[in-house]
Amino acid sequence: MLFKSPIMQVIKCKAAIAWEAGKPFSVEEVEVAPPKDHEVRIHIIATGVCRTDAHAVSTHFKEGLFPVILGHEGAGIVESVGPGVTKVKPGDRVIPLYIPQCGKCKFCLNPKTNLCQKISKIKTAISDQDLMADNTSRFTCKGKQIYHFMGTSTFSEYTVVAETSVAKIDDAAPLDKVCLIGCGFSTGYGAAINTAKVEPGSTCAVFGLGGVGLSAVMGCKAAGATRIIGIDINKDKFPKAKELGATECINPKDYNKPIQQVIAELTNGGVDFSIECIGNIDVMKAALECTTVGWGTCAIVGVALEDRGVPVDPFQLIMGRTLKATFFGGWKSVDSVPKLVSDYMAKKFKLDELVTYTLPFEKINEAFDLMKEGKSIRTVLVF
Ligand code: PAD
Ligand code: ZN
Ligand code: ZN
Repeated sequence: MLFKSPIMQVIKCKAAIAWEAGKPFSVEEVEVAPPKDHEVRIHIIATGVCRTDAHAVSTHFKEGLFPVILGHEGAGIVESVGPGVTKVKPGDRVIPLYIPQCGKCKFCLNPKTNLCQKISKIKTAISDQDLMADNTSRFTCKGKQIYHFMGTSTFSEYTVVAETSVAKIDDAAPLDKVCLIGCGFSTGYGAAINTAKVEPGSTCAVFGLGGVGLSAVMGCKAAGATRIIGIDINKDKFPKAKELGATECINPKDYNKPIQQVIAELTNGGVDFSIECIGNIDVMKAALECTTVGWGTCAIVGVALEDRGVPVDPFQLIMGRTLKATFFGGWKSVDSVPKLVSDYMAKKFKLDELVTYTLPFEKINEAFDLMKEGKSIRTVLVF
């Protein structure tokens, strides 16, 4: 029998376009081209708003390309697939992945890393994957080509991603919650478990209690830490941090000495593990210095926009401390995201508590305002 493959159409839908740095998003009608070879077109149902999206449109971020459709914390349903796609089919529920997993490159074959050769041209954590593999975009608006972002572009009702950048998840998963597994949750939780490798009975310090930091708190707790100190300059973040596992919370503004000194005094010389979830170079230095001599480990998660590096005194390292950093919490994306979704469904960790607002997609600028004003943990936008 002869099958005629369906002619795939351009889809017109709404998307939030960042036309230039430092300006609000503009919700517009865009055209989304059909997926090409080994590409997947996804109907995005829900997308979280992460601080990294705000960084990408900041006037301080030098690598930004415009106009662009941001968004990297989404979940949706496969609408159509391009030739050669075998891993997903229309109707599958999926999470787009900003770290691909091709399964074949030297990084994918090595259990020591979750990076993949497909993003090896990476310059900063957020400046890559702005076009598809054939160096063209699937998005246009008002006759102009629009850049992709992190290979995901979830601030569009329909998006196109590479087959290596998508994970099929449980059909029953609530997409307006598990979208957080696409970034914030997995990054913080994995930073504690995979990167810092927090140990049972240990003392931890988590700097920054946003969506990523609270997930790091949950990761420390899951790893068996007995003391988890949450640090934030916004005390409104403390009740939720305590609900999710922080045993105490401190505000650097309440002290007139460096926070690393305060923590060292509270912990008989320093914590076993610290995790920086802010993106502030000076806090990264403090996070390293608040760990104990001998074996303290500091894991950096935050993405810093400043041009300077972390001013590390080598003596801090000579004294037995380790400084590490993580991209997407160290998870190999295609393998791990479906498992994390199943773990959420099995109630092994909490996600709903991280969603402080659920808003219609059109209110995207409000979602960014809530984040910048420190009023939200995560806002999930729904189409
Ligand atoms: P967020 O803005 O929701 O949370 C940051 C928190 O830090 C807020 O609660 C602030 O009040 C607090 N804060 C700010 N400055 C200070 C300070 N000086 N001392 C103490 N607390 C402070 O951000 P988020 O949770 O979405 O993201 C956190 C960072 O992680 C951010 O830099 C983001 O770009 C980065 C990130 N990295 C990855 C990765 O793979 N490495 C993934 C996702 C996010
Ligand atoms: Zn993110
Ligand atoms: Zn690979």
